[in-house]
Amino acid sequence: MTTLSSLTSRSIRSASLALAIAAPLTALAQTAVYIDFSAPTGSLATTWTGGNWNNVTQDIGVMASPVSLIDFNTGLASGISYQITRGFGGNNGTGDLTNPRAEGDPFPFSAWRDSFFQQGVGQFSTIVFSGLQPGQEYTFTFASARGSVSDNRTTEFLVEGLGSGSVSVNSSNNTQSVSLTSVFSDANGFATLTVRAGAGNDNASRFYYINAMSITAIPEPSAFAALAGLGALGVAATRRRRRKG
Ligand SMILES: [Ca+2]
Repeated sequence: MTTLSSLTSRSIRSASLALAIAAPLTALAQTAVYIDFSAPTGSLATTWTGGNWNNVTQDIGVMASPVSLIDFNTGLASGISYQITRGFGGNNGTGDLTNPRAEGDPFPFSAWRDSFFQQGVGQFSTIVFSGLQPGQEYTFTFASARGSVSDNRTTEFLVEGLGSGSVSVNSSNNTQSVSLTSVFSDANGFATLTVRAGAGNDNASRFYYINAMSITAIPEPSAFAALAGLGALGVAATRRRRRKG
């Protein structure tokens, strides 16, 4: 027979369990920033990406100070900032103009269609990201495309934080973004992105492009373990109640 006191204690147990599960779920809403490189003025300024995207409004040159980025999930300050410390050469509105994007690609057409570019043998551009969490694993994903060309315009994205890693893609008519996984900032929360012509780029001017990018924090394995543990607890509690009933 169900008594008032058993109902109350069961309700409290359920509420406690719900709260315990809700806390790690909130923690799993990981930081993510998305950036569309286009142009702050002119026709390309009409191709900015809506939602919680960061549209680069500082243009291609060296920036005097960092600019903060909003979080893709919340629209609030992400704590991450970017600063171009070695500039690009111009804006290009003829990224790959094919639509729709490659299946499953995380970036929309508005982000893909325009880019920052640079040219010149030995050239490179750098963007410093700050405010990253030391010890937090991130994935950096890049869109790089130039439509209506047939030569090899491979662009390399090198990220230097705690360690370093790079990923390359031939930007000519490219429709698929590329990712660099297991990225960690240095001890002070900094990671430097270098963009440059990559191996195989046979264009005489060594053009390279960055159309869009994202930085997403990867949930720690411990968060998943905590969730799995709580799930098991919930199942056990349900079984106990069934046996009692
Ligand atoms: Ca873009």
